[in-house]
Amino acid sequence: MQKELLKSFVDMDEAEAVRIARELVETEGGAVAVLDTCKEAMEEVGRLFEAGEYFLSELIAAGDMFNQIMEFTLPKLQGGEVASIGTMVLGTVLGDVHNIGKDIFKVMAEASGINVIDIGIDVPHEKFVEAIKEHKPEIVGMSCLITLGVDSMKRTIEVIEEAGLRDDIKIIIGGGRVSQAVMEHVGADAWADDAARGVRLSKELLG
Ligand code: B12
Repeated sequence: MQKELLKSFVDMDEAEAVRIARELVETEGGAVAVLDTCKEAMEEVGRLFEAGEYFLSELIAAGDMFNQIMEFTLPKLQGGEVASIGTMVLGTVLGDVHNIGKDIFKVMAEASGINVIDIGIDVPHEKFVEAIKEHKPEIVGMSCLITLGVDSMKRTIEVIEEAGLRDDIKIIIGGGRVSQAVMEHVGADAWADDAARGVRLSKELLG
């Protein structure tokens, strides 16, 4: 079923992709399988876009399709009441409007007991600072999918430092544009390009 989902997603057959995802999500481990398959499909759509075979309209359609599938898939990952192990302020950095990976990471982090304050996409540096002052998180999470976002992360961390808040928090960066080198360049404490690793590292940062 995952192969069919992958194919219909990449072929932009929305009705079929949503139908298969609805069926798959009801099976054992189905929610994770749906999200993994859709992520793989997104990578292929991105590759086709880069190769000039797909255009912005396909990127938009793929984003809409994934958001639609997430609506009935993410609730399956939400566990019952879990004891809170800490607070995280999470946002996609200034200049970047990609929300999907952030939203998946958020639900998985919440399921593991992290109280996530989601401050949205295309988040101005100062909004991170305000949220840190207001919610006093132990961790700040930044999502970044475009190259331009790397400078945004660096600047956001500088602004957090200038506000005298850097020593109080740990910072984890995530999304398609992050790596060990990017982490060192922007001055973050951890990085993850998949949500499960991100949750594991966040828990480590919480001690
Ligand atoms: C869908 C999509 C869009 C949609 C987004 C819809 C939406 N609502 O989010 C739209 C159409 C808006 C879009 C726009 C653009 N896009 Co776009 N887009 C994509 C695409 C195909 C999929 C992204 C996605 O959702 N992936 C699926 C999720 C699940 O994966 P993920 O984000 O990596 O998240 C996982 C992990 O990284 C992690 N994670 C994510 N965030 C965080 C945060 C933390 C703290 C942690 C710990 C973990 C974590 O957990 C997630 C689950 O495992 C990618 C291709 C790709 N390979 O990524 C291109 C891509 C990101 N886009 C790209 C580009 C160029 C653009 C545009 C500039 C196009 C244009 N000409 O206008 C604009 C930029 C708009 C902007 N200012 O942000 C490029 C970026 C290249 C680059 N190096 O900069 C890519 C890579 C495509 C490509 N190969 O060229 N895009």
